[in-house]
Amino acid sequence: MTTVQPNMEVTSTRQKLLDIWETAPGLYGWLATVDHKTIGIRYLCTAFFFLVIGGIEALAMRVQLAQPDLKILSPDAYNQLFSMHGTTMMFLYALPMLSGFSNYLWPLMLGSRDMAFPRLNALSYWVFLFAGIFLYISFPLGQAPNGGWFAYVPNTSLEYDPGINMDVFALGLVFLGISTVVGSANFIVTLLRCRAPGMSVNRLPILVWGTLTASAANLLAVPAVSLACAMLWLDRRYGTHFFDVKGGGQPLLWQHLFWIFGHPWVYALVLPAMGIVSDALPVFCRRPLVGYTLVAISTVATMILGFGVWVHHMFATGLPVMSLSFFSAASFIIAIPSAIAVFAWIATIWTGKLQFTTPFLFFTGFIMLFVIGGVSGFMTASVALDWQLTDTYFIVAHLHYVLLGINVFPVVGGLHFWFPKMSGRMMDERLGKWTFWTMFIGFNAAFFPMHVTGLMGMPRRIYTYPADMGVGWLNMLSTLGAFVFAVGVFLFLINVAKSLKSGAPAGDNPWDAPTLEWATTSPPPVYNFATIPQVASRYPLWEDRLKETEERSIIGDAVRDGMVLDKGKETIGVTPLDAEPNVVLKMPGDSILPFLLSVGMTGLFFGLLAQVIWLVALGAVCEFGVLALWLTPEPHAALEEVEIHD
Ligand code: HEM
Ligand SMILES: [Cu+2]
Repeated sequence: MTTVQPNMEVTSTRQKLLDIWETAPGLYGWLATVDHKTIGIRYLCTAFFFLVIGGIEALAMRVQLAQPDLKILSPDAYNQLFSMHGTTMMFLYALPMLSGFSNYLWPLMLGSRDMAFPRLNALSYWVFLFAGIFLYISFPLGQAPNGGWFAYVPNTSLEYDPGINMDVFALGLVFLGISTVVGSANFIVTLLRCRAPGMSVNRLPILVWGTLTASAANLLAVPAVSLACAMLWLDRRYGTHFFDVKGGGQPLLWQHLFWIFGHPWVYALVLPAMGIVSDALPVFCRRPLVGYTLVAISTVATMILGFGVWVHHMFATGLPVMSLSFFSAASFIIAIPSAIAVFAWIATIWTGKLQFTTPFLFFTGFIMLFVIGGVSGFMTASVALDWQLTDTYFIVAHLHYVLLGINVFPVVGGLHFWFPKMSGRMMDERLGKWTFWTMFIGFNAAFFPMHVTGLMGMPRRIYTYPADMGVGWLNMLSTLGAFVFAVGVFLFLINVAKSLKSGAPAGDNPWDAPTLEWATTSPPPVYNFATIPQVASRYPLWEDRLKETEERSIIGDAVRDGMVLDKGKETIGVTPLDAEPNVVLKMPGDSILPFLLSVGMTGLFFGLLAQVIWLVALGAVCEFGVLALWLTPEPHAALEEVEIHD
């Protein structure tokens, strides 16, 4: 052969990359895949499934609360429902949902071919799935966790809660914590090493900042709750006295350990979601985000401050006044970085050319809810007010404005926004707008009245209330609102199903967005980019329009100029700050081991729960076996680094 046509060269390079990266067909491939896009979509679907389950539990509670003195649910069933609802939403929906976005998007946004540790990535998904199933296993038996999502002792000690309910909770959270920690470590290393050349830290999308910050926090926070849960389980089953006053233990220790974890966790549930808004909202304002650097810094600052405010959940526990004042002040200060982000979004909208698409509606709706939730949070940061409001429906209103407002609305907006990239098809705009308005009106009707019922003195976590409290009609309004919200979620699912089947083809970049994930096809090929992109600015696809620099990013199938890396499963490794390429990273192939490791772990935890020694032993042996195989070096795989010579 003498000369090769350029386009033929591109086609054959693509074919070669496909052969290297493609997952095997059939069940084995399905269980063994380590592709971050598949794992990301699995995370999104599983987390959404848990949102629906948690939502159904919420509707059951709302039916019980619709009128005074109803007897539809027993007090015991109500306890299990609100505990499972809180636990599901906090642990099985909110964070995994955001992990799903980041898993899918990070390598595409960063211009890489996968996460740093693809097998760990698969492991974190499987462990999440099995831990979720574990947490639900006792639900059909009427033995589900029943001590609230923060499981305060001594309520949850064996003495007052003798079933297996709280053992499921304690072991389930330790189990799930493994997934969170593994996933967080993976995000951090991915950020440090797996980016396109030129993707320096000042060019990262804000979603990346959000997930990075949340991951770092999780690494520090999750061990506190895993430890607390292990201690609770030991207290319950082996008679230790960590939290037992009679044995010299300290119930308040639980609250400290839980909230040292819990408050940062709440920020981990919102910072990546705020990142979604910071990245996607400007696309519909046709301009870059105002104040990128300030928003990035405030993301990190929120988290650092977030570690210093846990005692605001314990104002009513009789701590010394000095410490109350400190934590109260810190809780006021933490509002500052959030306010900066809000100003940045408002300024972006103010100075932009607006396009009123469905994602835009979700993001602006979110800003309104964020402000309301922020104000009610600011109110409870004051010790005097908190003493009045704690354990009332005012707190239920606040926490839902924060969690649903800052998590669910950006998430659903983000799903509308990236659906075309993931599926290759557009979602229906008309149905999308209906979805938004139904959810928005339903949400406010459900939760705004709770501020009032709370101020009127309705306590939280009660299964019913007397008619003479005068909160009956407000509760009815909340219940109706909750059902309207549920209809909105249902409309969203219909839209997804319909659009998957017959949505208009999306093309590479249907919203004309600026970041790298829109440079490749929709859906992207397994290897993401045939040529590793070279990034010259924060908005690679808007460079010609913004004209900020002379330099241009190099993206596309410029096979001869760029790095193709088709000698094996490879991607480029860069220096942490400036993203100078310095190594070729050899990526591991698909493997069933992560799945097997999670299966062994599941056996181990069930053994612990049922206190069946042989099952524990079997699980442990299985774990060691799989780990030994996992750690056996393969000749051409693992993260063997090869120096670049150019
Ligand atoms: C349609 C949507 C929702 C409705 C109608 C709803 C309703 C409720 C109700 C009735 C309670 C029990 C209040 C009590 O008795 O004290 C509750 C508690 C709670 N909800 Fe929701 N909720 C919804 C969505 C969410 C979401 C999306 C999250 C988190 C991301 C969430 C997090 C929580 C938490 C943490 C609790 C406290 C549980 C506890 O006291 O241990 N909820 N919700
Ligand atoms: Cu807090």
